[in-house]
Amino acid sequence: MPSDTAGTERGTIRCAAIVGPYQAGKTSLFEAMLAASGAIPRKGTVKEGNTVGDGSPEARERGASTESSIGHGRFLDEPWTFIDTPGGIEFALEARHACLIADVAVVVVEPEAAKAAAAGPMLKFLDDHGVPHVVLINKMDQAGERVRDVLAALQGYSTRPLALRQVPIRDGETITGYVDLVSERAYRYRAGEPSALIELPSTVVDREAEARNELLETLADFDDDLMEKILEEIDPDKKEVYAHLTETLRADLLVPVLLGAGEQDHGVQRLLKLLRHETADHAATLARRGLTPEGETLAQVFKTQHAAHMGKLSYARIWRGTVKDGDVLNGEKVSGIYHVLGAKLDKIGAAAAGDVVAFGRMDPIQTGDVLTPADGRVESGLDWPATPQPVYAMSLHVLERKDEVKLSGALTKLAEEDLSLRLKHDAESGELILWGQGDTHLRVVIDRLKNRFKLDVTTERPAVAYRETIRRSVDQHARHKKQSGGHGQYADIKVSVEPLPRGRGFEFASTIVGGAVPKQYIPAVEEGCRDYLKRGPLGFPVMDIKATLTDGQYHAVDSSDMAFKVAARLALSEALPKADPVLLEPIHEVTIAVPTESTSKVHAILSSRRGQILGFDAKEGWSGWDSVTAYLPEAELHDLILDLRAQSQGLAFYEWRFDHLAELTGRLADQVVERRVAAVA
Ligand SMILES: Nc1nc2c(ncn2[C@@H]2O[C@H](COP(=O)(O)OP(=O)(O)O)[C@@H](O)[C@H]2O)c(=O)[nH]1
Ligand SMILES: [Mg+2]
Repeated sequence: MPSDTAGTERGTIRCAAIVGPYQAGKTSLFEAMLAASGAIPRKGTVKEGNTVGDGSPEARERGASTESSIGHGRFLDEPWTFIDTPGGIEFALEARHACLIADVAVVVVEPEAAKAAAAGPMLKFLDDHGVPHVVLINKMDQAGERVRDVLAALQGYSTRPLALRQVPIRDGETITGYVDLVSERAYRYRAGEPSALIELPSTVVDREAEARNELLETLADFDDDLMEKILEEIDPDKKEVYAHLTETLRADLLVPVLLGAGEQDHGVQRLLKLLRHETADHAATLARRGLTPEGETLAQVFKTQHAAHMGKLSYARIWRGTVKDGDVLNGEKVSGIYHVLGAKLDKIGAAAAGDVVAFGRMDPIQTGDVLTPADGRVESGLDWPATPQPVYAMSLHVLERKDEVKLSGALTKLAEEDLSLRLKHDAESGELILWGQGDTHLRVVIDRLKNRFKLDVTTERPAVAYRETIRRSVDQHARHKKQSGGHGQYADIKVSVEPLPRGRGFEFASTIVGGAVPKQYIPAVEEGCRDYLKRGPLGFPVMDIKATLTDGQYHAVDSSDMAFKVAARLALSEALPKADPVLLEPIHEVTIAVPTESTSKVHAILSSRRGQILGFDAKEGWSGWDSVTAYLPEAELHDLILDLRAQSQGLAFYEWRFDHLAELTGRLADQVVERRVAAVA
């Protein structure tokens, strides 16, 4: 281990992503960090709606981030890029992308043990991907609980040890400052100013010594020399401790925990100093991710935006080399390179490794793409998070037909910006269906359609793809005969219909011998059957049925393909209502991940939704989580995610896939048919 705090080369641009649960204070902290690093002259507040982050109307209106925001600053003459990310679980992909291009993540959490679980998914993501991260226990200006309790609760969600770096100084109920456990210096918070050095208050001496020991012991687990010193009760040198802290953070072995209140600027300088001294640079980050810092120019796109008047912007971290305006990457010309501050773009001519910039008008480039000067795409080896499967859908409708093309174009752009959205044209219902991660997620898209594309849409619950079949065999005679002067129409057939097992679809056979129905008309009979089966007696496509043409008659002049087709339709339309028709509903297999304390609620939700539980177990690789597998009818799946989140502090999630069709009878079936009759009437 090096004996000094190996700082990074001056001028290298490092990047920190600000992540953590919804409402923990990330956007406010981002604002404070931008102010402290000279990016903005004065801070705005979330309440007043004038922060750099949350610049979009959708975020402002909600007082919560709906996309990430980027800002550049300099702290003690070192350049930084900060990325504020949305905390809402439905926007998690955006935050994950930022984490994977950052050198460090700052996980902002609430000072409440009961809310620790909300930080769990992000802590797990960072652990799984080996992203060095710092925890900031925020809102200390209003903290009522003991820091050690909050820390203990958070530790349950982290595989890396959390190491408290500060203890609070209290004056009655309020926290007025902190003691740094390495320097053993005490500071008093001052609003809007760096904290003031004060004498170590006698009230915290014991607590400080205890917490410092814990910190050293945690560190010693990674270093034998330090362990020996501690066992021999030799107080290690401050420099040495900082070096160990730097090493363990960069290697993502340990998670330092700081205290603060971003909105009040409390702890912001301390956080920035920690980042300055202990964060690796892009070269080390690249090496951590398995690529050498040497080699041809390499950049990775982590965000895509279709900006008004600007066209498409591809936000990228430059991992290697330099990119100049006009360079060709992946066969596309870079038309404009920009630094961004929230919504403000600043054109720059070139950008070097470490920087985070927006490239203009690289239309075919998508989020996640790795860019190089080579013509084709590269196999980069840079891992990228999987796009979560969408779990919530709405069908979208515009009032005027002429807006349909515009809607589909706008949604295509929005889906490029957010890969966790999916657009589907349902051929059967003719609906345009938008799939996403939850109700808020889709509402934000609808707001964007209005704010950015001037499109008003209405939403509906998407149609369930019901089917129907029969349960009884029926023999049917049908004759189509018309005499309307000149040529008449004549076809006479006998058809028997019978049910088939699930999954067989439609089968057709003919047992005609001796030309009762001439061969050339038989395909028309099959065609007439298929035509009828598009909508059966209950109003839905008919499946798993066999029709056999057994007999018939024809007329030498008046018979035709058309006449036999009409006769076949007639035969089936008379046969099927007598064949005991029954609805079939799609059943999906869902696999739900849920924190163990909410598992019983998930069971209750599933049974109230006609679910059939197939099994449950501890979730592999997720301590404190269960995995529940069940069959669930599609009709019950629609808003399942809303119910699951409401019963699990917003944490449960699931994957699903179509499994089979099952008969639906009784009152529910009657209601489906009634609604169908009303809809097609
Ligand atoms: N008491 C206190 N409130 C804060 C602090 N930082 C943010 N808040 C409040 O917490 C709410 C959420 O803040 P915001 O920055 O939007 O959180 P985000 O969702 O994590 O981005 C807002 O009402 C802020 O005023 C803080 O340091 N102390
Ligand atoms: Mg925010």
